[in-house]
Amino acid sequence: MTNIFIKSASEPEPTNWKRYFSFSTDHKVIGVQYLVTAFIFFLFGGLFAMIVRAELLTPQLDVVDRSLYNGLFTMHGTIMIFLWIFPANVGLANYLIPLMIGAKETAFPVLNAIAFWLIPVVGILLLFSFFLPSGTAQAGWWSYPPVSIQNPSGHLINGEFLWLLAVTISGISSIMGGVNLVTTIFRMRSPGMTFLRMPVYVWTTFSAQLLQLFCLPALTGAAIMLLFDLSFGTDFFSPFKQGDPVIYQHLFWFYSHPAVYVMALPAFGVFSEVIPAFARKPLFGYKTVAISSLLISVISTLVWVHHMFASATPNWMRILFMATSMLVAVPTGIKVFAWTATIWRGKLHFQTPMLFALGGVAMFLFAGISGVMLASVPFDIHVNNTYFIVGHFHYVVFNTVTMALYAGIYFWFPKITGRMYSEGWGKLHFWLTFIGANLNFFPMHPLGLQGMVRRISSYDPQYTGWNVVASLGAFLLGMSTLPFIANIVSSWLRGRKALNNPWNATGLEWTTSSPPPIENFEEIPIVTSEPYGYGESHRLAADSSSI
Ligand code: HEM
Ligand SMILES: [Cu+2]
Repeated sequence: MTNIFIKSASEPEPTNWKRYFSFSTDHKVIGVQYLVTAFIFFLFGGLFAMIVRAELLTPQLDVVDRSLYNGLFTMHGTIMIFLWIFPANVGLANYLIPLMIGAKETAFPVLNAIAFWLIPVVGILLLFSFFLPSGTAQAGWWSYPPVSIQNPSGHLINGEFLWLLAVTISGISSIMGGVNLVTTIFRMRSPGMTFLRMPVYVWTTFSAQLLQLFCLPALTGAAIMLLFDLSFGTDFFSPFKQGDPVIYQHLFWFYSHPAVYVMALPAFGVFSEVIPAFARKPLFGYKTVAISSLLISVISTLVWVHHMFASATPNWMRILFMATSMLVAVPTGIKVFAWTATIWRGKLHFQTPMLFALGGVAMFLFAGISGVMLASVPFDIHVNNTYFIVGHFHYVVFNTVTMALYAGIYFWFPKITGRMYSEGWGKLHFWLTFIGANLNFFPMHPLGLQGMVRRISSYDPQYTGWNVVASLGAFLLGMSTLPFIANIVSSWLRGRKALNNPWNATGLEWTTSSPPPIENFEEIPIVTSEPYGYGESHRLAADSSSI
């Protein structure tokens, strides 16, 4: 294996906390930097959601004014996607991928570090826009023209300008991160680690990052063009001149539908690692589950027009995209089936990571069913722009992906920090999150079916009941982060020392110390079998001396 590993002599020791504030090229440090930064932005995104839900507690407008309300839900959606889920997923992948494939580092450590340091820049640009005279962007996270290219304040530097700049920089960062992760998985696997021996988490990260490389340039390009329309007098998307706003919708969704899988695939990866470990059984149908990750990626590039069924889309196109959209249910269904079959007759252990994984899978099933409903053109047109949509996608982005991130953080916490978290606090966190999430997001479905449209700050009093339930659920969800933060901080500082492999899990990351040394392994492992050998006698890896 070629050794393209760079390590500067001044790199601080693995126990020194100061390295988390430095321009480190160690993938483990970068992984933690991403995770912590993303979590801080998650708190901002959550705070904005709390204000939105406080406004929606009563039918009248009473907490914020309408423009601020628009700004808050725009910032909430943007921050949650570009600054929480994306960077948290990339952070976990950064930490884990080299360990899982038996590598010392990622392929391009410096590129990796630059990609990370662009994230705080994106966050500062977005949050700074609250202080502009024009206020923040208010055109929603998808920023459709013509709304997004109006500039009522007349200032060159306005909220929408900063939003577009931030999305462009986030795109550049994600493309850099994608190049690094895809190359690492292609080029840096240890001897014996063939594609069909890679853990499913590696497969899902690979599939998700391929999507970033293939589709993200469409959004980044569209954001730059929109910036020119807004600020420099071009006319790509303006319906008032020669431009075509529907082209923007195509470019946006060509990326932003696959983006859903960039967020969800790593969650499927986490479920596939956690469930076998706590059911003490090999993952059912490993190869099919692994390869269906790639299938999901391929199909998800062919479905974007389902977001445009109501955008004067011709009928033949609607029918075509309805069919492709329903097709995604096949590879995702395979995965849900495999997790269920893995649990079947397993020796289940309900520690915190398993609770989050099982809760996440159950709620993903719900999201999948409402998703197939939405793929059907007549149904989608009926609920277009209502709270049903908001309910559906929060079951994906919160109840599935955020739950999976929590599962992953608890599962690998002992490896990352060398300490155990507190199980009692973890379980409390799970139950508050699970109950809060369902109270918060379930009512959005009946509300949408009854006709409550989204992105409104005041509503008809007939919708009050379910909105009160949703808002109380949201406040519970907000509170649920407190035991998490308390647990993570106190366990990191003072938790019980963790063994190398506290869960008796398979996987190369568990064969090295907790936390791993600077170059991950004392000796590069040689892989001799498929992953998930729970209950089987052969070993995953041998060291070179025993071959
Ligand atoms: C902390 C719990 C959360 C609560 C209480 C919450 C609540 C809400 C509410 C009330 C809206 C406004 C809906 C509308 O008026 O159309 C919204 C929109 C949105 N949320 Fe969340 N949400 C939460 C977590 C998340 C997460 C984790 C994501 C991850 C991606 C997310 C992504 C979005 C997006 C993309 C929008 C659409 C924004 C727009 O209309 O432009 N939310 N959320
Ligand atoms: Cu979609």
